[in-house]
Amino acid sequence: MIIVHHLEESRSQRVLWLLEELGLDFEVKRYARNAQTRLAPPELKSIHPLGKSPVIERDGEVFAESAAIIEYFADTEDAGQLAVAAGDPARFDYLYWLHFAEGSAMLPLLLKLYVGMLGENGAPLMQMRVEPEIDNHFSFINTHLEGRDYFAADRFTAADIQMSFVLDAGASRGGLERYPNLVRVRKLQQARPAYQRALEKGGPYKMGQ
Ligand SMILES: N[C@@H](CCC(=O)N[C@@H](CS)C(=O)NCC(=O)O)C(=O)O
Repeated sequence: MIIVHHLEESRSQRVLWLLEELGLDFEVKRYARNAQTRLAPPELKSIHPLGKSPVIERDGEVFAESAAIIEYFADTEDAGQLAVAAGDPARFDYLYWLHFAEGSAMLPLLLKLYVGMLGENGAPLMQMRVEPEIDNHFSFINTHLEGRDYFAADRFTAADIQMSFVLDAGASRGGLERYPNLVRVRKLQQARPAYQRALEKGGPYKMGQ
């Protein structure tokens, strides 16, 4: 049995979605964020030393880091239907978007959150580097999605699931509406039955609005 240690309003939502798309049985243990710091509760450190989410367990084995979890389960479950196999011409594009999410796109979005905490003191950094870098990434994604409903291989893959949190973070931190293809693809993602089932299992997810 798979146990998902699910932190509210987090990247873990996309792991619930993945497991629903794969049709796997799983149990969800929900964790609330600290109301002041928004950090995860300390008990998550008893599952994995970093104390972050997503982290999942299966038969005593622990899996952390969302791109690694998603790539691993997409490869090994459901006959790899959500993956793009080695040797397929779309394989690199698939891996690119699977890793672009955490490797590139999330950094300026996280900086927006943290630099925003500095208020006026952070305003120059926000204007000179953070906002332009978000625009750089989102414009690039918007161009890539022109005429496409999926990130890679002209079909729904695990890369779409991994990229979904980037779109959610963009929506919740403001500005996504300036990129019509991101808005359009996000709506298509949210309409999937497995996405909706994952929402029911994870509990309230304001970032998905
Ligand atoms: N790159 C990691 C990031 C994990 C991460 O930072 N998760 C956040 C939730 S979105 C978290 O656990 N934050 C709470 C904390 O740091 O205490 C991944 O994609 O799995």
